[in-house]
Order: sequence, then C-alpha cells, then structure tokens
Amino acid sequence: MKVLITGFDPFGGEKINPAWEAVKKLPEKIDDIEVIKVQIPTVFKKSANELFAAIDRVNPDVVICVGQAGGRFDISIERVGINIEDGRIPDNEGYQPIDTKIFEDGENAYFTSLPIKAMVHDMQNEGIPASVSNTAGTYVCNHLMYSLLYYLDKKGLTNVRGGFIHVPFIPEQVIDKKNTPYMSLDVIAKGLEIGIKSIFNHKVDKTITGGKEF
Ligand code: PCA
Repeated sequence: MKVLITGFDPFGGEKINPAWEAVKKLPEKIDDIEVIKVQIPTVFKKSANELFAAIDRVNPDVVICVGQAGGRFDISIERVGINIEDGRIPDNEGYQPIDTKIFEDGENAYFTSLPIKAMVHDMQNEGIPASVSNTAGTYVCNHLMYSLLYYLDKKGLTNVRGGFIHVPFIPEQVIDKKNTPYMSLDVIAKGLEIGIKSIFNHKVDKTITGGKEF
C-alpha cells in the first residue's frame, strides 16, 4: 500500500509552511503503508501539474494534500473542492486569478473520497483537535484539492482515494501575530499519521456527525 502525501512551500510572507514541515516529519513507513512525500509549489497551475506527475510516477492507493490554514484552530479535513479560483493575494509566481474556473470541463465541485468522519474521530480519540471543514477556500489549496479529484475522476482512477487536510500555524509563526491560534509541529505530524492509518482502516466512512452551522 502506498500513500502519496504532499505539502506546500511557504507563501504569503511566511518563512516556513507547517504543512510541508509536518509531512517531512512523517516516517517512511506507517505499519505496512509506504509514505511518499512531495513538496508542491504554492502556484496555481504548477501545483496541480506537479501533483499529476507525482500520481503518474508513484501509482498511489491514497493521495493526501496538506496545506497551511493560518487562523484555524484545529486540523481540518476538507469535504469538498470547488471549481473556482479567487486569490486574496498573488501566488508565489505573482498570479492572482479572480473568479476563474479551474477546469472548464470539470464539475462545479468534487467531494473527497477520504473517510473524513473516521479521520476526525480517530484524531480526536488520541487527543488531537480536528474537525471536518466544508470549505478549502478559493486559493491554491482549493485549486489543488479540486484538481486532484478532477484528475482521479477524468483518468478513471476510481480505486485511488484522495483529499485535503488543512493545518494551523506552528508556534514560531505566531510570535509576531496577536491572538492567533497555533498547534505544535509534533501534534500536527502525529495527527497526519493517525489520519493516514484511519484511511487504510476505513474503506467506508463512519456515519457520525461532523456538521457545523457555519
Ligand atoms: N495554504 C494555502 C496555499 C498553500 C498553503 O499551504 C491555501 O490554503 O490555499
């Protein structure tokens, strides 16, 4: 069994990206699951193209993309990617789309095929704050999540499960910020490891609430 897990490079003036830092900390093997790590640039089109190349090369059973969500309190497992890009700030190559489609021939949205309720449940069970998120935003993370699910669908890779996890800032990133939530890198990495195990332990998701009013 193989999991391809990606993390973005730093963006928006940050020196590090906790997503990539946490991915780097993962072991090379979790039980009998081989863990293949790839860094992805925070650049709209390039991020997806590099992910597609990695999927073709690695032939994974599961693909998890991880990104920073500065301002969020917990590890959030994304439910859906939407066919829109609207950049609050330019990407790392200066591109700032406003209300453009990611793929003209794609659905309006794709739902993740990861067992997100089980993943949240298992993380919480081990004392790690986690929740289901119903929006991955409209920046490069949503672009990558949408593109991943579009690619798996268009290529007919129905056995490959894919999705996206957003992680909070780590402590060193919030020293110069006021009232900003953070989580330690070790806790984030442990959360990702639990999430990976959970995916391989759950072919079908649990039917438990993960709902939010907003
Ligand atoms: N987070 C950004 C893009 C790269 C990253 O780590 C996002 O949430 O869109």
